[in-house]
Amino acid sequence: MQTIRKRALLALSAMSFGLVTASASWSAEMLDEVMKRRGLTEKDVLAAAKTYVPTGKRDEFLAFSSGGQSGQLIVYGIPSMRILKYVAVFTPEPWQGYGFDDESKKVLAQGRINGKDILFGDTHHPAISETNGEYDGRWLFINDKNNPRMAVVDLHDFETKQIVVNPIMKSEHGGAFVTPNTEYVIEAAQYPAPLEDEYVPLEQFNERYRGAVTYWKFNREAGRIDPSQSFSVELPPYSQDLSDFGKGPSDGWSFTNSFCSERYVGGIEKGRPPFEAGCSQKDTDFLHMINWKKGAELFKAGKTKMINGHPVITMETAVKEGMLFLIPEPKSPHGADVSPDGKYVIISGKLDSHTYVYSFEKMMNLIKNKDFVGKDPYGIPILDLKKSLHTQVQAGLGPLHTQYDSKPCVAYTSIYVDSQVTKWDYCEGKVLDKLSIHYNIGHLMTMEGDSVTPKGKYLVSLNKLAIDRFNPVGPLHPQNHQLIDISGDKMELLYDMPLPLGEPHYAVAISADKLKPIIRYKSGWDTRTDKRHPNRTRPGKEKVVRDGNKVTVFGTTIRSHITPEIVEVKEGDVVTFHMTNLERAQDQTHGFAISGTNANLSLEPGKTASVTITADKPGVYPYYCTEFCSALHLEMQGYLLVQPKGYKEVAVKGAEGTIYTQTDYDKQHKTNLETQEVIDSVVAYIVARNYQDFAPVVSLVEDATEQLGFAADTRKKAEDFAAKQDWQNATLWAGQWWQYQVKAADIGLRAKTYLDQHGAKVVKE
Ligand code: K7E
Ligand code: CUA
Repeated sequence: MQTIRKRALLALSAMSFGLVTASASWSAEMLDEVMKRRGLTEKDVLAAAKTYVPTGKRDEFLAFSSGGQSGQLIVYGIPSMRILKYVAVFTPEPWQGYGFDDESKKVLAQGRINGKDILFGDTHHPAISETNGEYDGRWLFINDKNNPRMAVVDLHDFETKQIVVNPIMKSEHGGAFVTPNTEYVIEAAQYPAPLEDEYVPLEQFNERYRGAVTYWKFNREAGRIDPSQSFSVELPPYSQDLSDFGKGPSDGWSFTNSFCSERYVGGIEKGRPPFEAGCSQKDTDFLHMINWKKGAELFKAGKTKMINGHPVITMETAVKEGMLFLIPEPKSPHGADVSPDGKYVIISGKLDSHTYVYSFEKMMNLIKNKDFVGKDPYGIPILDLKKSLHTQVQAGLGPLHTQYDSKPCVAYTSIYVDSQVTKWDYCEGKVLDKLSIHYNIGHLMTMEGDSVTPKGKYLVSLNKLAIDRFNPVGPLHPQNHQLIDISGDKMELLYDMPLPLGEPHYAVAISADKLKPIIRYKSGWDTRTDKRHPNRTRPGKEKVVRDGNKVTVFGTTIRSHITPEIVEVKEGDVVTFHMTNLERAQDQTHGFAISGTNANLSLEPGKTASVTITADKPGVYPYYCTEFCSALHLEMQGYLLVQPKGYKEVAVKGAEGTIYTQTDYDKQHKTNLETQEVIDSVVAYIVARNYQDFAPVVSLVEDATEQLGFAADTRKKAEDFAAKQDWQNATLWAGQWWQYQVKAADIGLRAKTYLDQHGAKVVKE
């Protein structure tokens, strides 16, 4: 033990005096030798240079990708394509404690359907909150197609804060998309069903089955969707699909595609031709054009019908008030994408080789002049397709989604069947370039590509299948995101990234500098409600409270101990642990897990999280910290002891594992004094520099000062016991004193390194 301490001490002093320097020797192998050895072409090396982010450097953009059936969100950097985080949204995720601590269980419980916990989500379309049509990096919304739900993720801490269940839909697809100032988040239904939650025979499909769009009101101050201020518009039983909000001249309107406007119901087992035959008969489907601002007024005026306790503007009202129109669109369309200037909506039909550019101005003129070609069976006026079009372009087979470039009039459309990206000019209506991608592209994404000011530079192709692209890992393959350089006239393929977490449908990317995530919570924080936790605990105030058979533990974690360390309860007790992480240092997360239970917390600095278990089986249950947080991480442990019913305590004094003498104490005391010299030198180094100009260093210094305070307290205890010649307690407390010193030194060295790397100046000698 002493030798380890000696070595640690040597390491500390070496670091503090700059004796350890990085090896300066660099591989003598030349670039052309590496290229030869690895079989790389010049083009490969160029692509590598365009995507490589050297150690210590960061990415320019952050992408947020849907995690498909995982119900999660994937965050990765561009251009490096390095995965940074999975954000747990609709499904439990153990590492983040999501669905394991009581606080996040409440968030997941908001997403219950018919009282049932839903343990998966089919996420499709993430959307970042906008201010004046620009991504503002504050919030993110994502939908669940299977169980019609919408989630709110706070980009302050990348945690899911809210899930709302759509009150009238049975499935959805056309969300999440936001208005230019994030007043509303849209969610459009997918498969028609009765809006009332009841059985209706399929024979009544035309009369009773319905589609809809829901406008979820987002309250920016609260950071939550406000269901009481949200409303829906009833739509015909055409399977609604993707949506988008207007902007600029088209602000106030939303656009929603549909497929199967034939209203065909299959039934192959009854000898009827299947859905796919009956749903692709007509040459066109319907684009829905909805004046949501008018809808918001009608909602305020109470011109709604309550369905399942939710206000719905009926089709009849919507038609009468002139807020709902249909326009034919190419067969089986998928994306509806409004151009950055808000003048056009681009729509492609999967079963048509053209992309169609609709002119908002032309559509509004038709509406103004009541120039309709007819009405659908529900009385909704239909605009003429040709008269609505600005232009039409032969883009390729199976065009799906469109994203925009920073260059004016330039758009990119994914071509599913041809496995290509088509770059084209939507003002002039001409194709500019085509790039073959590996396989079956679905969505595609440019940087901030659906905002009013797309940033260009890169495009990601979200391919549906990876087939033979990567090392085989069994019949279930990863998905393939391909990074493409769009800065020049010609698109250049740069990189393939396998994504192994469900089928990611859509992704959004934002300039990294727009995100301002926090690095710690205010002390004792409930991260799911964003308030001080009512059951937080301050250092030194840890306690165990019993009320009948309810036992509440108010505990803390800090390097390297959990307080309390021993919790004794009785068989049948219900035990709640409220654990507060007292750390303020960056990335000092502790975990908390109890053997034989689902108790599993992730405690980021400042966070308070809770878990409740029933002590139903007498026994001994070790608990420990699950994050390797410090040199004494393994010692960050404790015991939950469950005494059997009727157990009588026997007063047996246990023997110590090891007996310490004055020699042990003196040795430890000497080590501690030497350690203090090292700490003093680090402190002198820091305070001689303008460390106060560096916020991260200021907080490190605060943290180290706190540890040194603990060190001083324990030093006093050790020396008091030594004065009484109680060498057992004196040695143990001296050991604890050293623990605090090591932690302080560790933090001090982090601060010193930071100052060295950020060019701090000497301010005093
Ligand atoms: Cu897979 Cu947007 Cu749901 Cu297209 S969606 S490809
Ligand atoms: Cu805390 Cu390991």
